[in-house]
Amino acid sequence: MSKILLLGDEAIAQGAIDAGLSGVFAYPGTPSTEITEYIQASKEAKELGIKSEWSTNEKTAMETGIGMSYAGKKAMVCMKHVGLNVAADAFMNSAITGTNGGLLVVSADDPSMHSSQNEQDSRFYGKFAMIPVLEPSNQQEAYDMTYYGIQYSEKAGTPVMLRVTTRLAHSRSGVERKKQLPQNKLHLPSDAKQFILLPSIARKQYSGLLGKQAGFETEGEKSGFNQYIDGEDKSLGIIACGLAYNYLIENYAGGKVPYPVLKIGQYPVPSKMVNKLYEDVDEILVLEEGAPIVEEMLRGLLNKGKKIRGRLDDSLPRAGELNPNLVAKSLGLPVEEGFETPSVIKGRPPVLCDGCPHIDSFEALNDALKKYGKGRVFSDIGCYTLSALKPLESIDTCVDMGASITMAVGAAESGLTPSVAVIGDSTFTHSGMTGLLDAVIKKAPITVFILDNATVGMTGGQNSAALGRIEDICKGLGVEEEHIRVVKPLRRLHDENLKIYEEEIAYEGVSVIIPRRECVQTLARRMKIKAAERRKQKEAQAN
Ligand SMILES: Cc1ncc(C[n+]2csc(CCOP(=O)(O)OP(=O)(O)O)c2C)c(N)n1
Ligand code: SF4
Repeated sequence: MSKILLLGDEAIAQGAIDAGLSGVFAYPGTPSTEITEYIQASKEAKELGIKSEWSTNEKTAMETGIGMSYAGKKAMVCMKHVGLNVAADAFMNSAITGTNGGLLVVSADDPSMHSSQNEQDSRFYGKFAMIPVLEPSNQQEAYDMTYYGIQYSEKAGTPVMLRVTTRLAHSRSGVERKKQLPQNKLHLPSDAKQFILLPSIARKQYSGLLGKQAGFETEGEKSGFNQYIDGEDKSLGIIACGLAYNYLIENYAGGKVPYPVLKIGQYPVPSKMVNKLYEDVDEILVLEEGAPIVEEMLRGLLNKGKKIRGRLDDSLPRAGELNPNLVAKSLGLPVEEGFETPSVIKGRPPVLCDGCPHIDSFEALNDALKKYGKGRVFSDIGCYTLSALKPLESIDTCVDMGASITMAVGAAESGLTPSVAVIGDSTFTHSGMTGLLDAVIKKAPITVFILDNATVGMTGGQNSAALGRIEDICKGLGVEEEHIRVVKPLRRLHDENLKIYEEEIAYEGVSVIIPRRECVQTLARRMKIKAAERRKQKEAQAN
């Protein structure tokens, strides 16, 4: 088959389609979003009837994937690394239930925190759950590992994790496709009790998972994703995990490394191969994107063996992304610095778009809170978090998705009144709703601003599960109807809106204000599509 040019994320999506996927379940988050978007836009996926609607959050996505696997079909669940924290309860337990149809969990990590609140390494979760983890070094492997991982999950009866990082997810390369496999027919698990995690059954299932561990390691040696590549110079041995292998070979002409290299693409760590390398060389350098997981394993607690170099001894920086130059430095090779950035090019901090509805919402909020003083606005994660920066400087916290309302409740319970929560429409349905129920039960004197721009703006304008449902949800959770106020955030309505803000902030109970105006980016996109459709219609009428 001929090669197609794909982003790492797209290669995963195509690999899943070709492996006989029946559904992808995901919540958007950089750098994972494009996996699901590719399947949503794929004509082939549509014809195959592959389900690909966004889920409300990562936990619901994970559970839907487990449900599809239970029904015997092949499923993929995708999220960014912090999304795995949200899905963790279901994810950890899916390792105990095991699978019926293949279940691949894709977690996309963001070392250097380009668009994230931390740089946690999902491989920890894979190890924690004791399931196989795959980590590609390039786009072709992203495709191959997805194709393999879905089938392996089904064969081994356990979920498999695919871990990628930002550079690989968001860069392109030629990818060769494999033969398309059929989807599974609906079939229930042969063990009718497998998915009932009552303690007596869970203990049996857990012991089954423990029993599979040695097999997982042997499979990693057979699959070809772990390779021992010999080299003549035994003064050093290199362990290169995932994308770091690519950075390593970029430093040598024709990719020929003079030292023995253990390329790791599948976990658990292949201990026999690691032992062989340790025996063969004088010292070991470990290259891994993210946390020094393998390096720590090699060092152990006593660290009395041969020298192990990596992120823990300053051969490489402890935090942030790797790149070919950092790898070159760790090997004592010359570094190609490139050109210096000319002084006319200034750094541009991210800002809200011109005309963004959030700007008007925050200008009125700043005015409404003037008399109370600073330090009482608990925000969430979305475009509106940019209001932390100049010129608005409106918010005081941003911790995790959903934390705004519950943090405001905690602060109000400590006596910080009024406390205000600011949350986007998508984040509200993702994980704000339960916090609002807490606020109602505790009768917390807080005002919650649900900024409804009718989309998931931050991640590129996906459909928001909250669309058309916010007032009903708030009412259903027990917020008094007269304290649910909808406003249109526009400069010309500033004074009118300010009055409503002031009234509700002064109210000593739970109130909700919904500033509602569409994101200008999605509005522009919608108008463009509409105009193109109108043009098409006119042309058809003219013919
Ligand atoms: C647990 C988790 N999942 C996903 C993300 C990625 N993410 C950041 S903000 C956001 C949603 C933003 O949408 P919304 O709340 O509607 O605000 P908007 O950006 O539209 O203003 C998402 C999906 C994240 N940071 N954390
Ligand atoms: S993408 Fe939309 S919500 Fe985000 S800053 Fe721009 S206009 Fe505002």
